[in-house]
Amino acid sequence: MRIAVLGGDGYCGWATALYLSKHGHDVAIVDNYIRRKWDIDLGVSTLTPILSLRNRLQLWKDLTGNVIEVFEGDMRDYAFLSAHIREFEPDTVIHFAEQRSAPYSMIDREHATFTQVNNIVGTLNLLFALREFKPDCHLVKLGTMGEYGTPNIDIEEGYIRIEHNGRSDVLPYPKQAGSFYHLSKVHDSHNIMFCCRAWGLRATDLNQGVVYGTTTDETALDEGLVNRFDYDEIFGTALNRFCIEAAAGHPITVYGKGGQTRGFLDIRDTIRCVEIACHHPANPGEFRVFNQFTEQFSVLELAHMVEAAGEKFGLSVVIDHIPDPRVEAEAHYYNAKNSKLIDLGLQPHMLSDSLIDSLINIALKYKNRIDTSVFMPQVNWRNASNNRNGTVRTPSGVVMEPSEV
Ligand code: NAD
Ligand code: USQ
Repeated sequence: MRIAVLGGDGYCGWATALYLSKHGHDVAIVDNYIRRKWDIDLGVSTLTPILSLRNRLQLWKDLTGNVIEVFEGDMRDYAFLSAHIREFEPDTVIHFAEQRSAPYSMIDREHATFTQVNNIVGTLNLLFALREFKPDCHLVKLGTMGEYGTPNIDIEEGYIRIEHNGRSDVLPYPKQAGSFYHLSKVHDSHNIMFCCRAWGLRATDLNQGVVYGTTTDETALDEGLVNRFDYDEIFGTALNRFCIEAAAGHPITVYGKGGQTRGFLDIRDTIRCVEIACHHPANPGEFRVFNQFTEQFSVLELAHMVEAAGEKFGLSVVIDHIPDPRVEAEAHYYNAKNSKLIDLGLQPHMLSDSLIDSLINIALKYKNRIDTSVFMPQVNWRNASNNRNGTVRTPSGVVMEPSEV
């Protein structure tokens, strides 16, 4: 297949692009490197030193003979994006290219509006470009489990049958997102669903849980292909952060009681789920939703697993319950369905002690790059403006003028 990986310089996109390239697909990466600029703006960095995209791809070509094309540009720039679709003519577009941090979107008004413009306008531009130039292309869109929130009933995969006043219908599952970022994904889902209905586009929304891990078979080929491994309060996610905190001798930062339960998955399953979606496309006019996670854990359960692993390394790991900076339930019912990808052949990598050990090992390897000042959360959901000790600047590349969009 000809597969465009939008956001292919990022954490999930990089691993996916290499995997698909290795498995014989013609892959193109679209990215504007804006994530690298956000890191600089916020004074944070991936633990693992990553090369520029051009250098990474040259190395990939030297090692494997496989060429991955690059299209440098912004999803908000319709002329650029539509030209890419016209020129590359993808059979499948995998869309990772969004601002994906909940804390980033809660910094202040500028970061909230930037996140929603970047994500919603980028996705809308893509929908129009597909409609105009490649209406049979399958859109595989990364959504998030956080679209559903934490309802007191089971979470279905996208849709729920409702009985009301003696009548019944299958309707989109109710959305109760917990940040301006998660809300951007809800708005995306609505726009994509509408375009499938109105224009006959075909799309799969992958409502992904929290991803952990960093190494895949492809990134392990050479140090220069290493993936991102974020640990700061803005872009670091729970388990990855906990492993690096343990390696640094910093208390594990459990927010509040730690009963927050989420769906999680190994990055090796991210790439496999996306591949499965590509190989089993939605039908024309169909808007399909898969819940993309393999196991549920509470944050405190993960912290205890890392604590136990740390002991084996001789690390003295302390679990700290710090006041929850987010507005979220700290203890709640959670039971989300995730059978659709399994039915299509996913064989999950379950979270194992050895995986946690390997993450701690990577953290120890790069220990001299750990900046312990970025562990504690400084973005509080209850504040209208969080200045993170004066480090907050206007988002790079903020575009609010309709002519620029
Ligand atoms: P990331 O920040 O590492 O990568 C995103 C990439 O998209 C970056 O390289 C960035 O430069 C690019 N990008 C962003 N806006 C762009 C724009 N306007 N034009 C061009 N390129 C742009 O993020 P990630 O962790 O790889 O996440 C990828 C996708 O998966 C996101 O949509 C995210 O919401 C979703 N997701 C991630 C996780 C997770 O735990 N990482 C979990 C669930 C869902
Ligand atoms: N948490 C802690 N301590 C920490 C970090 C997080 O207790 O040091 C808690 C948070 O309060 C939250 C849970 O862990 O309850 C998950 O937080 P997270 O930062 O790991 O993940 P989240 O903000 O939800 O976002 C990540 C990705 C996002 C993706 C989402 C999937 O950054 O792109 O959409 O996971 S989901 O959570 O299913 O919505």
